[in-house]
Amino acid sequence: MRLFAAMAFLPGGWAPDVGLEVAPDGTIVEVQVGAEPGDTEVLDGPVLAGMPNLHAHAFQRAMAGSAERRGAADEDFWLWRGAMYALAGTIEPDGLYELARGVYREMLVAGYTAVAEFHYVHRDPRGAWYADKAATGRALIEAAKDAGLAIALLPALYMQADAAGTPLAPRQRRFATSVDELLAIRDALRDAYDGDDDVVVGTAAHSLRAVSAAALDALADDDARGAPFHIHVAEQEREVAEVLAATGMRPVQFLLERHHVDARWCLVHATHVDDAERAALARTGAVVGLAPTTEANLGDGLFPLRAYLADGGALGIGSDSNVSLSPVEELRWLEYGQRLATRRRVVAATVDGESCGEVLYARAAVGGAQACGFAAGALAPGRRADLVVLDDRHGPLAGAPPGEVLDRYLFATDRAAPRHVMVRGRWRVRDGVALR
Ligand code: NGQ
Ligand code: ZN
Repeated sequence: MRLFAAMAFLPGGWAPDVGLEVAPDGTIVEVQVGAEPGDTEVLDGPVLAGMPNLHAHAFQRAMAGSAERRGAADEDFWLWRGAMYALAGTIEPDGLYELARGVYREMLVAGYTAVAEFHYVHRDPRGAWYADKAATGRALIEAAKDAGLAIALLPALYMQADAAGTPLAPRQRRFATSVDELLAIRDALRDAYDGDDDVVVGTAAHSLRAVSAAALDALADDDARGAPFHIHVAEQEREVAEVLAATGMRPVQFLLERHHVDARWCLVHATHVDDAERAALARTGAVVGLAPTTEANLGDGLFPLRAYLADGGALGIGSDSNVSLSPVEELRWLEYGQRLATRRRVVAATVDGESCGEVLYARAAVGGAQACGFAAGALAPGRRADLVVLDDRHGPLAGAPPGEVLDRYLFATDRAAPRHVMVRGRWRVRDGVALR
């Protein structure tokens, strides 16, 4: 298949008259600048790589907007978590499939072309195993396949209630897993989806609160495939204090000292890092996973974005609790949080002349793809043809010079969504409508 775009965002920036040759398996095999439209499908708007969503808990969409009424004087993350546990206690595989399929379809329409599902509701509501230990994970993968986006399913290890090793509370019983059980789930899903180009099965540790140091040793290094490994790391200050008390180290410091943190790793909510942790993390090649709308919603705090980007650190975005399903909103709030805190503008662009929107979009797409384990995130040979076509017929994008397209898209567009979305060479959204 050959595609032609009058304007496409390539790794080096916007380019005119771009021809994309896509192999039958959906991989881009050639990118030609200055091509002729000729006998090809013409993409009718500015073209970008699709955005990977590197962190989501699909089921939490069912409570989005439902925990915003004051119930106690000290409303915080931990009280929200109690409401979330009540919801988690009710999910069954069939309902999870239906819910997740709808959520994933909305993500696709908003411009996400892959999702990493951080999955820890493993057991049935009473805390017993389903006959198929991988039942809930399978429901999520089927939901993504039926919605039409790629999925990295990350079964997450969950063993204890806090970093001191307190046993799980009754409301956490659905999450309970041993390392062996978790690897059995991973391997069952790998067998079931072997050879499926739209499914990656990695692993996760819920957090340094929920796993022991010994279990993390066993899990983090056990993957001959080198698939992604994710962990919630330092979202709340109380969490930092808890890990410090239990280990003598801050969470990111602990991971860097004890583990070979590398490009397989995604540190979700590396929010609370000191300068030394931040600088060291940027050198590892690991991806920092940020979820700006959820982190704002839950009152988490702000990651030191500018210094990390200036050091060349990798990052990506996630919709996490799914209060927003739009990559535009995540990237907008990633930048706006920094502007509000620092009272400066154009924070993510660290080099003179750089466009803030281009830096944010390009780095989140590349980092997100790495964290999901897909060769995607850029329009380049060897990468998947996961792409979006923006609508420049009216609104802020109409008549935009190339150098402003991404800034207008991220900062000046209400109800921003692409016109068309393609996943691995197949149209999944046309004129704003999901095709499945
Ligand atoms: C989660 N979500 O696992 O869904 C967490 C809350 C926890 C976010 N951190 C629970 N956004 O961290 O213990
Ligand atoms: Zn999360």
